[in-house]
Amino acid sequence: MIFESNIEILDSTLREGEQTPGVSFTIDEKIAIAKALDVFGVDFIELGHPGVSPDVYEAVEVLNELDLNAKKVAHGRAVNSDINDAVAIGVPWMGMFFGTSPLSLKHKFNVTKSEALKRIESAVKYGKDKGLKLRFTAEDASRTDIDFLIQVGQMVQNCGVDRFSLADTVGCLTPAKTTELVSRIVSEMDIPIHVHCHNDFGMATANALSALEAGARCIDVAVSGLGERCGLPRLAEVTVALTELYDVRGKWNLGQLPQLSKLVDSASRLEPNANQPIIGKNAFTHKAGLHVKAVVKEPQSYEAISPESVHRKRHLVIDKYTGKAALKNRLETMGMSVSEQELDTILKEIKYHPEKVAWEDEELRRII
Ligand code: HCA
Ligand code: CU
Repeated sequence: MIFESNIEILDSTLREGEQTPGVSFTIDEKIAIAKALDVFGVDFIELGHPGVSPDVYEAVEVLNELDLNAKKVAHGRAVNSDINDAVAIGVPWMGMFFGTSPLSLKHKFNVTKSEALKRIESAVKYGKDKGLKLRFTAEDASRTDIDFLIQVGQMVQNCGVDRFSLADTVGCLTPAKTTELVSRIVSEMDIPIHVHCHNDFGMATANALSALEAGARCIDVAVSGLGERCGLPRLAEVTVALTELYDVRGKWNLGQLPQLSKLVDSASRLEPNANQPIIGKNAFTHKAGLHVKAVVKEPQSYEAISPESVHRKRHLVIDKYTGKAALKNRLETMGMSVSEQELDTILKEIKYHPEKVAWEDEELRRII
């Protein structure tokens, strides 16, 4: 489990995240999100694809003026107009993409492989001539013939591209397939490799971490996993997993995660998932009697990490699953002490009310 010490995170909340159905951020929301991402400590921030609409263009202009530590990236196609936008705005980096799979070549571009190579070559040369730092993404890389993918990668590398990114555009990789693909590409190329995973099978986070294990330098994420369809790996899961499970320490302000996700959830106007890892409402909530009893004694019994490490609090739910120890603990925190017999009676009452899923202190006082 060896990572390069210089692994990087690219946040795409403002670009791919705004491609989430139902989402359109205001420029002010984007400014607040970009600043918060910078405080958190991501390495790259994708500001948006200026060619999408006048407001995205303006947002990229405004965001590009912010004083951030993160590298700023404009997104765009391998066409001169998109490259000109990035240059006109003055964004230092451009993330340029072109679909390389047979499906993309045939249905998106109607070109042969050699025509595709020529198009890509002329676009990346144009971008480099204009002084851009370039990350070239092979869109749908995971469904691209490996020899052609290597040919594309080596060609863009020879043209001076700074980073080569593999997009698992429809999320069809598995961790093992990611390892195989990334190891091969890393061994065939010299420039750092990026990986952009999608969550269509719920494996985006696992695949992205496998990519890093296999030698990728950078992975793409979004706050709350926003993105087309089922989205990208979640920033919180990826960075906390890297910290806790892979021992990559001190790179990120993990305590900012609840605030950052609240900011993005309110701007996206989407309902947050209660069972989302790290930042979901239930992530540090315990319910069954046996669990609560153990957690009260030793939180690690049912917690992989402490809630405090990510500025969260532990919650213990009282409902029909509650046991004696959990109820006793709750009553004690309310400053009440009752006899064993009273405890039994109260518990019985609680268990006769399956419709009540979270007893509040006041309600407990009333039955007592
Ligand atoms: C897109 C597709 C993309 C591109 C990734 C990238 C993908 O929305 O344009 O350019 O890095 O998943 O392939 O997000
Ligand atoms: Cu994508």
